[in-house]
Amino acid sequence: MSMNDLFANDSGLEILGEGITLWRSAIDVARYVSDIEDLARRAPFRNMQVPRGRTMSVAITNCGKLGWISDTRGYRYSAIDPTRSAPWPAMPEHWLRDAAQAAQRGGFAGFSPDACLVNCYEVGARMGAHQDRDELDFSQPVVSISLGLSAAFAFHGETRSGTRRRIELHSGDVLIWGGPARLHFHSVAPVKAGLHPLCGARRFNLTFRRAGA
Ligand code: MD6
Ligand code: FE
Repeated sequence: MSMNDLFANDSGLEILGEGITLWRSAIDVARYVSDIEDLARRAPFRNMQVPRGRTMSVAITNCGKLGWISDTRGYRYSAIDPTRSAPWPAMPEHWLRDAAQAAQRGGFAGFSPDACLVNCYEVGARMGAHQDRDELDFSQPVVSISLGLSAAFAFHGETRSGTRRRIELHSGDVLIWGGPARLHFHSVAPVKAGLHPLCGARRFNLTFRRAGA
């Protein structure tokens, strides 16, 4: 399927590929932005090191029982925030509800995330091609919410160097990603300059996962 073939069904969902569903303008952006500001006061965004020693251009924090972390030892989930030596803040109840509802609409009933990774992109920040594979159960989807500045997200498919299919993600969009696409490579191009009324010169991305058992 080419990107021109994506279609919208009567419920407003766009099926982008097997296991990948896009739900445009699905959430209350202002409420999420205020929750992210609260979260960042408690567990601040930080630029983590990757195993090869470089520092990520994207700043991250987490909420929920488990949080995704990276350092020179590798990538993993941890119940403890290493910079605060304390558990991650709880996931807001409405985040959980929205993520479960989105997953259901994308064909994944019963999704109960125990981790929410929150990415903060300043202008120019990017995310190289990667797979999300630090979770235990790949039958569970990832639900992704975008806020603030738009970004060019790309699907690469089964290999890092696969043909890229780009999709512009805008504030309020929800992407549900699982099934045969669960381990597909994907990336985010450098965020372009701009000003969003609620987020300023930033993009936030939330990814809800079932990381543990
Ligand atoms: C981002 N998102 O949009 C990064 N991963 O900032 C991801 O890496 C991602 O959006 C898995 C599923 C959906 C995603
Ligand atoms: Fe990812």
